[in-house]
Amino acid sequence: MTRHFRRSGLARGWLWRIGALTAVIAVALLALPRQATPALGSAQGATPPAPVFTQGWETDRLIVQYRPGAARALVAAAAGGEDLRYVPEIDASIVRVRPGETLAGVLSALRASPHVAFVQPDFRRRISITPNDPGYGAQQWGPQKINAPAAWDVTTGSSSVIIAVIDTGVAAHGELNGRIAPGWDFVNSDDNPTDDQGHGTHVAGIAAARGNNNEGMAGLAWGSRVAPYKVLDSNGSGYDSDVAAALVRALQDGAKIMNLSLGGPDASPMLTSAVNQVLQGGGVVIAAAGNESGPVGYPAAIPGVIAVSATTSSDGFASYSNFGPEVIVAAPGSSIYSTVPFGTCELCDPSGYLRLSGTSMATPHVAGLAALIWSANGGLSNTQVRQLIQTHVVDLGANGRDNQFGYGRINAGAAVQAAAGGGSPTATATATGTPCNSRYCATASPTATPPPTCPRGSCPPPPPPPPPPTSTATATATATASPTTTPPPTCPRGSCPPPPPPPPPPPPPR
Ligand SMILES: [Ca+2]
Ligand SMILES: [Ca+2]
Ligand SMILES: [Ca+2]
Repeated sequence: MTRHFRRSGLARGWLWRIGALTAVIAVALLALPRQATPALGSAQGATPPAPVFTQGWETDRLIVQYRPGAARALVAAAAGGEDLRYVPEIDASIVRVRPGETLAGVLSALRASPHVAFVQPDFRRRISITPNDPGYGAQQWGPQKINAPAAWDVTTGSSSVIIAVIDTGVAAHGELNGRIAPGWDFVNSDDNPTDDQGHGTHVAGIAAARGNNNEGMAGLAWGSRVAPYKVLDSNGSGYDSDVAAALVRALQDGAKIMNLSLGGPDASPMLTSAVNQVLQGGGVVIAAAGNESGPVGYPAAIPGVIAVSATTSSDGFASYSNFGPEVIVAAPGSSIYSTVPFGTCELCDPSGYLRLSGTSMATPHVAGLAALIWSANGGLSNTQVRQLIQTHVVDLGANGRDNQFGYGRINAGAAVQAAAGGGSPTATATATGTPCNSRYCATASPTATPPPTCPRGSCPPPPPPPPPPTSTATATATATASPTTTPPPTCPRGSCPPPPPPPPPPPPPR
């Protein structure tokens, strides 16, 4: 009996010691710094900074370990909290911050209490989204390569963030239902910018096709919307004047992200002026470097534009991609699976999907990323968005910035998480609560918006200075899949108006 008792007492003693040791280890593990969290276990007199949470990840609870004998409910209440319950698995209590109190205040008070051994925020966790779309994984490689799932943990896009797809138009497609904002058809002067070529629909899908809907594939920012501005015809070619007009129109309509999966070799003051107007209006312009294995074309080469080169699924430099000092970032461009029209057109397909390659395909990966960044933090400026895109990259090729990959291949997860955590909290309301002062608020009524009264050509063109006598640069779609080189008619449709000369604004720093 005595032995039993002794043994039992011995066992109890060991259990106590092991338990105490475990508690110490547990505290040590829990106190390991996570992100920028202050060392929570150490009540070191000096007041540690208030915890900073990634936007959307704020918590109203704390994990607390009391010292033996503490009256838990009273200690918590004195600090401004409410002791919810003890959790034996972690030998700690959950304290909820009372209404009217702040987490930082309760945390600080508990840390200062002699009855508290340890306290930390009760961080929130969520499942990581892996889209269930059948083409995701089986067909797509771009989103995975650029770490999009980590970005989707933060946001999948706000419907108030609009990507202007200045292209061949966008066709109706199940994967784009509810993702198409009103636009304009500059080629046919109507308010139905559908796609009679296929390129624009493919671009739109990469940027914003519905994800996680058990169908097809997943776009980058599937909660955001694309506004089609048709400036390229059924052959995939169009005019600088239309491209410039579309840029200005899209800005006026409220779009802040301009996707230009098109280009040509000639510099164009009109295009430069329109680009500058967008930049001064707070937008970003993202353009394809071009597919000639040569110098970067225009508008990509215009200062301030985010010029995008193309990579392969193995992070190689795509052989067709243009390169040069103007390249800002690289993005997936080769064999990209996305939506196309079902009907009859150059890039139509009965399945509704095609694999295409080109810097045209790389560009909407970056535009989609810009949409995710702005969705995560609506208070960011266009220069901040650009900085986030070009600083959160995977360096490829030669060390540091190089003429092929620019600053590197985009990393959506890193950029979006940085946007959510590091940006200024001012005006962060994006999806809700933002007063709607843009044309895109009327989502379902593309006809309710006033179309330009002037027919083609006579519309007061943007801002541009009279273009010099450089060859009338026609912008041709840069998808390698589309044979595009259609020599442009000199001045068809309408009058070819002389653009009024505005002062060309200074280009922003690159
Ligand atoms: Ca039309
Ligand atoms: Ca889908
Ligand atoms: Ca590099």
